[in-house]
Amino acid sequence: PRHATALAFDMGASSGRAYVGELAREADGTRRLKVAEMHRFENEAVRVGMHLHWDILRLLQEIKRGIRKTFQTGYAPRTVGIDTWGVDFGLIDEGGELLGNPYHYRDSQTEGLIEELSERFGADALFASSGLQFMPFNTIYQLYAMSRAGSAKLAAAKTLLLTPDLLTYLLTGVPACEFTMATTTQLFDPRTRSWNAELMRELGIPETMFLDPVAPGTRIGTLSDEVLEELRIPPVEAVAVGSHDTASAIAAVPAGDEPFAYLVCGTWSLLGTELNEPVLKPETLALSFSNEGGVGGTYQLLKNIMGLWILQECKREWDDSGIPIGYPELVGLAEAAEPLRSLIDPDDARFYGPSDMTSKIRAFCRETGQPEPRDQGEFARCILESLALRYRQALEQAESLTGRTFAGLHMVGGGIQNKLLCRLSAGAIGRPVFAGPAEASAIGNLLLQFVAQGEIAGLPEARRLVSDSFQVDTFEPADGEAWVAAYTRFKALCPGA
Ligand code: LFR
Repeated sequence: PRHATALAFDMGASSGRAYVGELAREADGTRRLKVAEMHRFENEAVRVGMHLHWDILRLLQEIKRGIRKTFQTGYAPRTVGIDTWGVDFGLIDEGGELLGNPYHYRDSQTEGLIEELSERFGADALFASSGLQFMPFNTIYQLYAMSRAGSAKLAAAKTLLLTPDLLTYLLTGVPACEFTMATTTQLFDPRTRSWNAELMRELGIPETMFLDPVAPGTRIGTLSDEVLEELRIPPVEAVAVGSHDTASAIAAVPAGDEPFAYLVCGTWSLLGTELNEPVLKPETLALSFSNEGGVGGTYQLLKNIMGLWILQECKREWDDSGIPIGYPELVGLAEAAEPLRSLIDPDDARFYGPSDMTSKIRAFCRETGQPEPRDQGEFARCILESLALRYRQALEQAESLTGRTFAGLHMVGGGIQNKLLCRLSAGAIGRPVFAGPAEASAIGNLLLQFVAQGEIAGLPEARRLVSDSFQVDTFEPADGEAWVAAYTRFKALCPGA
């Protein structure tokens, strides 16, 4: 029998992956989703002068390579979907061409702009107009930085395309704007479910650049003739999935009907819960939670936590300085290191930018009267335990904002391959952790393509399919007293918002 087949590109800040997915019916009648990795490639920030950029054409090239490999392997996907990190964008000129290289969200052009705009518009009002946690990388600050600097690119721009929409455009020639990505800009008003044109005018951001968002699961168009010819493949249709990787990952959380808490674990850690409406009260802002659009008409109340970025940067430092180390080895050393020796606030602003991560951690410990980590194992242990305690804090805050109580925490995303992190998280939150699947973003991406193909009706059915198809590991909490004591120490170091 022919299986419904789709191809997902999941682009993270450090790597991109292509997964083919097939919907197959087993002998017992159950439908299962089978996924296979087709291609994997690195993604890196490129510094040019003062600015940090994405190498967008390289990403396009790798996507084409992934499509070609998939067909060469014998699969014939009917659709392709792309999800990426949030907020970043490319600008398209009158002639339909891309204007320069998109900025990387860690570029420093937005420094100080959170404070400036909060003062100008009032933090609560600004927050209520988008529901988003003020993060320095939000599209609004990037565009305001460009407008203030008199950017020639901005002046020449006709259309703004967020990264997944941009990549889809480069493959199809069809410009579009997908809803979940639109909600990461801080320029989309969830109260009216439309762009905030007034705010754009105030900031010198041309409102005409923005297209009306389409819902996840919308078919955008067939890959262009040039692309089909270059790759020597039959027509394939591009679908706008839950194009924000976080939205895709949450769509693939194998939860049932009860309210649940999730943690999407990658470069960032996103901890939250799914709702039907945004929570726009000042308490949400005070606790630094966001309301981001999700698939299937949901709103996601979640907090951005600095995440494994801190460990990735330490590893990069060690790799560059001639003491390279792999993750399994690093986690092994952390496992053997003394528990709860020193703790950091992972969301201290100093940890946001690249480079010098180990000195920044040492400085934090010194300033807070704690012993400094001395070796790779101690650094890794300190980072992982601090993240786990931050998860507890965020979980409790999500409960206080919603009045819900959560029996456990669903962890998905590449970070769960780090079993020590799952175990420490269960300990720190004092509740079980349900870990899996690790490829949640790619799976969620595939699920929305199957919605577009008419194979899946909606989110509940999609999640049932994930439960039936992928393994979930349970981690039970342990060492309760030690964690309670550590949490008291942690709260004294970490203000909470
Ligand atoms: C995770 C993520 C987060 C977003 C951050 C920057 O990959 O998409 O949701 O806040 O990257 O875009």
